[in-house]
Amino acid sequence: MTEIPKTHPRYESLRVRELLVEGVEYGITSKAGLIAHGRGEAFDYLIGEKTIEPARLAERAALAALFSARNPVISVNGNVVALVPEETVKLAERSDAKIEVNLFHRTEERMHRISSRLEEYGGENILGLQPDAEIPGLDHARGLCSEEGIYSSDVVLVPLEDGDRAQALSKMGKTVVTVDLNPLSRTSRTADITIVDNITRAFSNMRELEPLGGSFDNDKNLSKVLDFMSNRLSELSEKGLQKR
Ligand code: PTJ
Repeated sequence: MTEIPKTHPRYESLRVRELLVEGVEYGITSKAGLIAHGRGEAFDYLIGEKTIEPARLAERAALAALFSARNPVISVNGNVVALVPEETVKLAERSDAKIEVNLFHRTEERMHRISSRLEEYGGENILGLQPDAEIPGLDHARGLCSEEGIYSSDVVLVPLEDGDRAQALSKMGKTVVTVDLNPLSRTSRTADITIVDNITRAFSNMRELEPLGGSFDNDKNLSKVLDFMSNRLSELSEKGLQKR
């Protein structure tokens, strides 16, 4: 891993990039995952690279949904496991959820590497390696899943997900929770609870935050995110951008 000096003004962002580059080198993250991350980074700029109030609210609503589920499942891909392997395992422990590897660019080698990485952090009984069910409406490899995990789940947390799969899971009647920095993505608009936050902050917050039950209006919460972004841009534009 390239040594990033802690004094660098963009230290955190560069550190996270290095985790993904390392993920590609270890065969965990797909090359497309680097592009997906770049898109996320752009939206992170718009919220000031911090957890904003609507995100905190969604994180608490997500915890409540996971805690009250009959069969909660956290679905992970190559980006999630490169960025937050330990937090994923801790969140699964805290919410008594199963972890399932479910890849967009599925190869058996990546499935094994991702699963092993989670085991290094204490993950147990990682599902997905031996799929025995299919998500209806998706082409073969992308739809593969496990019967005891995603297929029979009632609440599924699918961070950094592709819109197609989120829609297919929603059509199956599941409560879909996502983490996606892009509030305009199809996944964000399809999910029942969308956390517009960097997964590095979201999963770490969810180790500590208290759940908040009751009704959650995802459309309204996404509107608050868009308002936050547009107000922030207006303020910056009025103040004038300071030269670095
Ligand atoms: O490992 P695989 O094969 O399953 O592939 C995973 C990727 C992420 C490549 C695949 O699911 C994909 O192409 O996803 P998309 O359609 O690019 O969507 C990913 C979404 O996650 C985008 O809307 C990004 O803005 C968002 N995103 C990227 N990085 C982060 C993020 N959201 C939160 N935190 C991030 N660090």
